Formats: sequence, C-alpha cells, structure tokens
Amino acid sequence: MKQDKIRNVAIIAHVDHGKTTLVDQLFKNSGMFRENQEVAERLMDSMDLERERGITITSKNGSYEYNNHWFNIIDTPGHADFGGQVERVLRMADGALLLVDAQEGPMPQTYFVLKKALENHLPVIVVINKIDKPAARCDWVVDEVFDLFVKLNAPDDILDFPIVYTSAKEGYSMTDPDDAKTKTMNMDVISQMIIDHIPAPKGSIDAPLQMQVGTIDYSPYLGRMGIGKVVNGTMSINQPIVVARRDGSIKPVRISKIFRFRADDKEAVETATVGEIVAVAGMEDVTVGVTFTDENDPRPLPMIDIDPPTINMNFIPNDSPFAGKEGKYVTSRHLEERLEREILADVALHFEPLTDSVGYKVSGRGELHLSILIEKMRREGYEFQVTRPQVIFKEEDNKTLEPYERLTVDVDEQYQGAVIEKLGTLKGTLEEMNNENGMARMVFIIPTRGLLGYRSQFMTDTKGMGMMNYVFDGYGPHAGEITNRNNGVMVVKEACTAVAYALFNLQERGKLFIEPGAALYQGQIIGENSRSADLVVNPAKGKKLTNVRAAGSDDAVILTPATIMSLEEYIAYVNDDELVEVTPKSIRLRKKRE
Ligand SMILES: Nc1nc2c(ncn2[C@@H]2O[C@H](COP(=O)(O)OP(=O)(O)OP(=O)(O)O)[C@@H](O)[C@H]2O)c(=O)[nH]1
Ligand SMILES: [Mg+2]
Repeated sequence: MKQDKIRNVAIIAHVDHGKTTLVDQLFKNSGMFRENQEVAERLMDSMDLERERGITITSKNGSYEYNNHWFNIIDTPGHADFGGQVERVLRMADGALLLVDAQEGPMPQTYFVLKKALENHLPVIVVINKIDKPAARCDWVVDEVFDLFVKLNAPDDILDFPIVYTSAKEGYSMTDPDDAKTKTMNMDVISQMIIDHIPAPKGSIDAPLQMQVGTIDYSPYLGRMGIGKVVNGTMSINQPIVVARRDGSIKPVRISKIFRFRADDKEAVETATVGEIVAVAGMEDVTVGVTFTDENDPRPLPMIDIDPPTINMNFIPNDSPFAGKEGKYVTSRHLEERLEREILADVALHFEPLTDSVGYKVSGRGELHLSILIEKMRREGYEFQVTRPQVIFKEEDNKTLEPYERLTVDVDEQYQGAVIEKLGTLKGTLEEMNNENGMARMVFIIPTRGLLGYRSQFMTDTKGMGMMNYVFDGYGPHAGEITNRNNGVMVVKEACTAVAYALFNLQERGKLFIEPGAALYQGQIIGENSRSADLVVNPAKGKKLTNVRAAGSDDAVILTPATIMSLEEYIAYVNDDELVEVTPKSIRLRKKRE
C-alpha cells in the first residue's frame, strides 16, 4: 500500500450527531457493497448493547477505497462517559471529521473531542449533518463552530477548516446549503475533501518499527489483538519484535497474524507498512498504549495520557439469600479475573481490592461507563452486587475538592423554572441562559455528585422532552451535603412470595417495583415509600387470591403496573445502606446487612 494514498481519519462528535450513520454512507459510496446487498444500518455498531441502545460504546476501525485512495476510518463514541476512547484512538488518525448537528449546534462533547483533536494537531473537516431537519440552522451552527475553534486557540491553518453539509441519513451532501445546485446524492465530496485536506501519514518505511496500540480487539480463535497505526517501519508475520510496556519493560514477541480492515471486517495480510492501521495478534497480554517496536533498536512511543476517573462503585460477590442461583461466575476470584481483562482494553477504568471487605472498588468516567460494564458482565453470566456510585474526591492544601461537570440542558420554556429549581438544590450554578422560539438552553456548572441519578428526575420534570448533556469540567471546592433521594423504601420482613392482595394494600403507601408471584427474601426492597422513612412490609399478607380480577366483582384487586427499573435506574436510585444485586436473570435492590 502506497503511503501517500492512505488517509487515516477519526470521526468525532457529540453523542447522536450521526457519526456511525455517516460511516454507512461513506462505505456505500465507495461501491464495495454489491447492489441489493443487505447492509445493516449503523453497521459499525456491532455490539448487542450498541444495537439495543442506539449508541456507540467502543471505537471501531473500518476502511474503504475511493478514487485510488485507502481510507481508514475510526468511528468513535460520542457519549461523554466514553471520552477516554476518543482520547486514545486519535493517535491513529492524521485528521478528523468533526460532525455537528445542523439544529443543535456544538454541544459539550463537541467541545471535548475538538479539544482532543487540536491537542493532537489534527487538521479538521467540519461536517454539518442532519441538514434535512426542518429546524436546521446552518449559518448559526457554522458561527458557533467557528467560535469554538477560536475559544480553543486553534492555530490559523486549522481554523481555516473546510465545511460540508450533509444528511447522513438520507445520503446527500452539499457544499452550499443555500444552493441546491451543489447538492449530490452521495458523499463523494467528503472523500475528496479528505484526500485534499488531510495529509497522508508521515513516517519512514526505513526507520525502525513503531506501532502503538490504541484499541484492543478480541477473537475467540486468535485471542487478543492490538490495533494501531504503523508509525514507522514495517512488520511481517513471524517477525520477532519487542513490545515496550507501560511499566517501561520490554518483552520479545512474535507476530502471528496481521489484519487490515475492510468495511467493518478484517482481512489477513502478510505485512503492514508505515501509515497503515492494522490489528496484530501474537501477544496475549497486549494492553492499550504499548508500542510494538524493533528488537535491535526499540523506540517506545510516549504513553497516552488519559483523563482520570471521576466516580467509583464497589463490586462485591453476591451474598444475598438468593446468591448463586442464577449466575455462572459468582466468586470474588471470578470478579477479579474479569476486571483484570477489562482494564487491559479500557485504560479509563481502574480497580483495586477493597480493604475492609471482599470485593473491588471499580473506578470509571461516569455512571454509564460503569453500568455498561455491569450489564456486559451480567450477560456473560456474572452474578454480583454493586454499591451506590461515589464521586472521587481529591485533597489539596488540606481542602477537599470534588469533580464538577459542565451541564447543558435544552428544555421547553414552560419547564425552565422546574429545572432551575431542582438543579439549584443539587448545587448547580447557572452560567448561561438563552431563550429562543420557546426553547431555553441553559449551562450549569454542577458537582458530579449532584448529577448522579438526575437524568430520570430531569425526564419527569420536562415530560420527557428535554435534553441534557454534560462533560467533565474540573475539580472544585466541596459543595456540601447533597441528597439524591427523599423517599424511604419498602423492605421485606421475611422470605415469602408476593401476593396480589398484599401488594394492593401496599400500593397505597407508595410505588411498587415488583409483580405478584415474585419470590422475595428478607431485606429485599420492593418499593418506594411515599414518606421519607423506610417501611418494613409483609407482601404475602392477606387473602390468597387465585387470580386478579377486573373492577366490578366483590373481591376485585386492581394493581397499578409495577415500576420496573432498568439497571441504570437502580444505580441512580440505590442509597448508601443498600445494594443492587445483579444476576444474568434479575436485578434486585436490597438493604445491606447490618
Ligand atoms: N434527520 C437525520 N437524522 C440523522 C442523520 N444522521 C443520523 N441521524 C439519526 O441520528 C441518530 C443517531 O445516529 P448515529 O449515527 O448513531 O449517531 P452517532 O453520532 O454515531 O451516535 P454515538 O455514536 O452514540 O455518539 C440515528 O437515529 C440516526 O438515524 C441525518 O442526517 N438526519
Ligand atoms: Mg455512533
């Protein structure tokens, strides 16, 4: 592969601005799919969890050919909790496409990813996407994007960014949104802009080999593979090389397989040369950040700095009365092995053994970061318990500091008051406010602690119509007491099976999380009390009804449907003296044993 024909491009943006959809179009446009070939929408979102949630969780590599050039594309996640991924894959790129929603404009994560791209001195092409939206306002968005570059002190050559306007969803692009003549029903202009504005990879084919691992992939046949760009030199199968590790040590390895990317897939090759992005097998304990380099002249590349974790949760073996019934991996040893594996691939995640009990303290970049890990583990057959997320404090000059987020909310004006009031009690300070066309955009600086679990409250306060986004802002003074929940809970008195009649009586006291017929244990939490104290309840008490009948008959029992919470909702809900019990089949809430 000719070095000057390669383009390595990262696609970066705020969550949902259309990165993965744009990749679909770039692939389609290259003509590599047969006509009539069934191609999944958002092809690169290949993980089950990504498909279910409609978000990208891990960065992925893909590639296509166009006009005699080879394009390596790196699709990145836009959610702030996965920002660590963006930071480390940018090393593979020689330029970036910055996508911005034509209606929303730049959002907190746009700022974060652009900042990271500029730190890596990457030239940027701005893609204003979703121009098909009726409320699109391209001129305004371009102005805002320009201001963002200025705010981030972009050097002049990068500030002079080219712009393209697209609808990734409908597959068209324009160079001037006001001139229909510039519209084409394809993405040629993007590929051509990449050829023209993003440089070919630098480096020398004759220099000693250097390739730094930016992501890890796993295949059941080949084990773990390191993915990265060959920065200098070449590598071939069976070539003896060394790996320079995080701790500074050097280990000899033999490359067993090399893969290049084609569309969303890989194809085996014999060699890879400078500028190419490849996946390399042959080292079982490969981790992010290591450098594959020449055995006679090892030249490790500098490690990648990653923003530190901001929250942690304890993962402990399940010791509820139902322990071991539903999971395959249940011991502390299993947890340790699994976490060990995870941190090799995810450098934004940390863990350490607890000092006062069995289990591990797991630290990450946000609630979603940790809850996705919990969900992955649960699906793999793990059973364990987690505690309420805690933010990570810092001590400086004998003062306690805590992490703050920059929170942007977009709400209908009628809900503005409610949101300001609630965020005030969570110690948020309003920094900016703009009202336009009945909508308000507000920016708050708020302790990360205040935001934990706030999303569901926000959804209630805005009748599901609001948008909220946040990004790590920095450490600041401890903001004082913040309470996440005002209500007590209903706690089961003794092991039993829930009976409709008893639940019927209990539902007057609050909100129930379970349905009749559920097997329950002592200390399990089955609902929320409408008052602040906890309530010990007996959900088996009362007449044993054989069935639940509709209104009208004598002993009718009408149950309000239970509030079935998702894993994230439980994590947002759980208090300090409680645990979330997670198994492949169930998620339960319980009181810690005294
Ligand atoms: N109207 C419109 N919707 C679009 C367009 N591009 C993408 N979308 C929609 O926006 C949503 C998010 O698209 P994705 O491609 O998953 O966005 P993303 O940037 O990859 O999201 P994350 O990876 O989670 O950050 C999907 O519902 C898409 O169908 C567009 O040009 N116009
Ligand atoms: Mg995506």
